[in-house]
Amino acid sequence: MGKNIVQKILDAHIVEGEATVGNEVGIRIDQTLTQDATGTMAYLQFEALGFDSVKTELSVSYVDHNTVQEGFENADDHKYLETVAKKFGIKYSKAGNGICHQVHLERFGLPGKTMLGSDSHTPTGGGVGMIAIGAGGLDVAVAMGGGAFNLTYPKVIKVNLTGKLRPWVSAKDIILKVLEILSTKGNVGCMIEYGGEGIKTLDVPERATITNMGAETGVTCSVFPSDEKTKEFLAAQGREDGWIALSADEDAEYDQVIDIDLSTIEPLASCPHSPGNIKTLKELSGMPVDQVVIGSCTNSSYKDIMTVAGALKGKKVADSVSLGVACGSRQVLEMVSRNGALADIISSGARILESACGFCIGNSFAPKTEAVSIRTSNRNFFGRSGTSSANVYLVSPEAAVAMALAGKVVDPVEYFSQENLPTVEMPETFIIDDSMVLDAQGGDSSVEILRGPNIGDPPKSDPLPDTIDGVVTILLGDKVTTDHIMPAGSRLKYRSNIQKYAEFVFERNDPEFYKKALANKEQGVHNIIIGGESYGQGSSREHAAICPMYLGVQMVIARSMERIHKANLVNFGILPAIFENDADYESIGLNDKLTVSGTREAIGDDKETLLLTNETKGKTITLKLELSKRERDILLAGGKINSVRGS
Ligand code: MIC
Ligand code: SF4
Repeated sequence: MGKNIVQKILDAHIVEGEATVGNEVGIRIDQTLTQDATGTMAYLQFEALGFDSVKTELSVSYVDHNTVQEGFENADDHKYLETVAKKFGIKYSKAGNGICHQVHLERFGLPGKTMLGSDSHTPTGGGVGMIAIGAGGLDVAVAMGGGAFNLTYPKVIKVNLTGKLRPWVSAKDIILKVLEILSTKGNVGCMIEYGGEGIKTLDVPERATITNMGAETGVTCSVFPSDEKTKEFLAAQGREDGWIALSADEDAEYDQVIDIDLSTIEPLASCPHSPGNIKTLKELSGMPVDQVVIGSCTNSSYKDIMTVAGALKGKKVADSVSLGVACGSRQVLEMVSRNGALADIISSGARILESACGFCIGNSFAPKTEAVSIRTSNRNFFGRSGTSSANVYLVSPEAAVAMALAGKVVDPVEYFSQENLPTVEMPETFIIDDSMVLDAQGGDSSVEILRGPNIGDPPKSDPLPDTIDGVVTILLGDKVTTDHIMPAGSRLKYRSNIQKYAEFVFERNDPEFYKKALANKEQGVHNIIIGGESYGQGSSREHAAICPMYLGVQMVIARSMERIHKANLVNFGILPAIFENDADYESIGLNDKLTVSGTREAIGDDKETLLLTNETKGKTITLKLELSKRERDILLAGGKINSVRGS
């Protein structure tokens, strides 16, 4: 039987385990990326693990998230990252060079390679034919040190694209369509592979928009073939040498096939407060708009920004709208500056934002109270914009610019139908200037690592206790994201200071959580979190495990759990468990006293279930342990640092 692309790349990288769907395998990682908000912790852990240099083909450390620099903390983190990179042989992309995923696609991504990144949108690299996976910083630290990355050998979903998009419908609408079909839950353990004649109509940055936001479905990653379009893109970036052809065999098999005729796709939007809450723009049309923001790692490529500039040329943004535009990289910004398109954007009344995450992570450009904010980014979780009462809609750049001009929700196909605006072609060559990527070339052991006063030691976790004697400190519903667990935005500057950052755990769900959890910890009572379906959706931030661990959370019980967050819980010694009988979720109340005995034996003996006694309700229920042998060993050791150090 022939192989699909996912199998071809994975099988060439397997170093442990058997390539059978559902089985845990270890793969060799060729490239890593980190960003500053997760990177400081990742490198502190890299140091704690005692590695002396990186063993990958390429590792890049980006600064793109915390660039607001209100106070000294961010800049201190940047200096720490710069000196670590110099010492250990990591490339360092300075603040201002752009968003990690956009820059990596432009300058470093290569077909057929594996990449692990400490950011959930690492799958952007799938646009150029990589298996690119998001993970917690500790997993990336281990991969940088030459260790394997463990994952479930995936089911592969083929998305078969036919036809061609209509003008003013774009790649973002394709991934929103995929999200409408697959939703944001139930896809753990799968990868998406794109194919069909329709892919020939999509350039690499458009493919990358699709693989980027594939993260919102919960799949491990998404990948496109490497074809003539890939070759053209790499050639335009001066990197044609790295091109290889990559396609599925004729007789390759898939676990599921989804057919999408591109010509039938309507302009779509993710409505508040989930990327999977999809409606057509026609359904929403007429709603007044307060803010429009174009950018983020999903939609800030040269083509995106040129399309926006073309639509704005000679026109003015509606009086009621505040429009922000952020190019994804310095390359894009420089190109649109030199060709004059930036001037068209400026003269329309747009505000030019830094080439960074900025508004998307909620550390700037927060909308007004109860605003309707239209964004081209990939997440509209409750409160993420920085304004809890705002309603954020995620759309394509084409739709966003139409709404900035109209001042209300419009369908861009109808709005621009009377205009004959030029279509944007990919440039034959991009402006190439890597001078903001400092190249450590093998590292230098004499470099002194600089640590500002806000940078603490990575916290330690304890071996799993045999009896968990705890209380339900928080009771949550479905689709709780890591943005709920560990808010970012204005709190981001504490990423390197766990003690301080822990004060904000669940602050939007229960502002008292921190105090309650700490008080329980001080009395020797374990904190237990109860979650609904798809617990831990969203980002890769391992702080959503580290800070709860610091507050004495010993166990999370949910109806189902997302991949990266579950791995992070295990890495920091928190036991993840699933209700065997879904209805038992309803039987648990806030503050219930729960006891689980014999955890070490159950985990060590490979048992698939555990009994939990709800002392308050006088009821015993069964929990499932969906854990591999490796994860069990990590939990018994009290987390991955202990487990790697001990081995
Ligand atoms: C995000 O988009 O949520 C982030 C911020 O990029 C996170 C990483 C982080 O929290 O630092 C992610 O996607 O993993
Ligand atoms: Fe940055 Fe937003 Fe992309 Fe996360 S999703 S990497 S915050 S631009």
